[in-house]
Amino acid sequence: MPPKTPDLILYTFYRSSCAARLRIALNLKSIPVSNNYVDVMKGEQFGAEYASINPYGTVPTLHDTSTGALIPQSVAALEYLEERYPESRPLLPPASDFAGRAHVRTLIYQISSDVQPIAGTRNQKRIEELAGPDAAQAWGRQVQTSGFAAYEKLVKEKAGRFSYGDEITLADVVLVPQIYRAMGFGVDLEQFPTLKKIFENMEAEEAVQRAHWKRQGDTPEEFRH
Ligand SMILES: N[C@@H](CCC(=O)N[C@@H](CS)C(=O)NCC(=O)O)C(=O)O
Repeated sequence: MPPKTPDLILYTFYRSSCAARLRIALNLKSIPVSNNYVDVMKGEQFGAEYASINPYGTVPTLHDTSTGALIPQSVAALEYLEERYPESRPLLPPASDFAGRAHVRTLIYQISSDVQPIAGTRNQKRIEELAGPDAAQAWGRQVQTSGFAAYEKLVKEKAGRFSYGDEITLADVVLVPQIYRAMGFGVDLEQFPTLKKIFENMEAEEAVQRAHWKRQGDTPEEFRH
C-alpha cells in the first residue's frame, strides 16, 4: 500500500509539462506527494538552494525521503515510481512483454527526448533572443508538429483507447502535457487522429483532470478553473 503520509516531495511548477508527467502518474497510482513550488517564470530554478538538488535548473525533481532518492529527471522519476511501488497501478506493460515495454519507451523518448527539450522554454527563450518572437513561435510549432507526426506513425498499429492497447501507460502520461503545450503553439490535433483520440480518452480520466496546469496549488488566480 502507498504510505499515508507523503514520503515523496515533488518540486514542481504548474506550467511545467515535465512536472505534469509526474502529477498524472502519481494521481493514477494514488501515491500521495507533498509539493514544493519552484517558480520558473521568476527564475527560482536557478537559485542556489534548488541548484543543489537539480544542477541543470529544471523542474521537476522527485525526492523520496524514505529512500533518499533524489531524481532530477522526470522519466527516471516515472520509472522509479514503477519500481518503488510495484503494487500500485502499473504504467508499463508487464516485464514479460519485452517488445511492448520497448515500444512504450520508444514513445516516451519520442516526446521526452525528440520534442520537449527542443521546443522547451529554455530553447524558446534563446531562439527568441537570437531571431525574434515569430521565429521562436514558428520553431516551437514545427518541432512539435513533426514530433507528433512521427508519434502518430509509431503508435497507429498498436494503439487502442491509449497509445499501447487499452491500458494507460507512461507513453500516454508523457504525451498529454506535451499536447497542452503544443496547443499553445497553435498545433492542430486534427492532423493526428490517433493522438487526438488518445488525448480525449486521457482527458476523461479524473487523475488527468486533477493534474491539469490550471488546477495546481501554484496556478495563478487568473488561469484557474
Ligand atoms: N529532461 C528534463 C527536462 C526538464 C525541463 O526541461 N523542465 C522545464 C519545464 S517542462 C524547465 O524546468 N524549464 C525551465 C528552464 O529550462 O529554465 C526532465 O524530463 O525532467
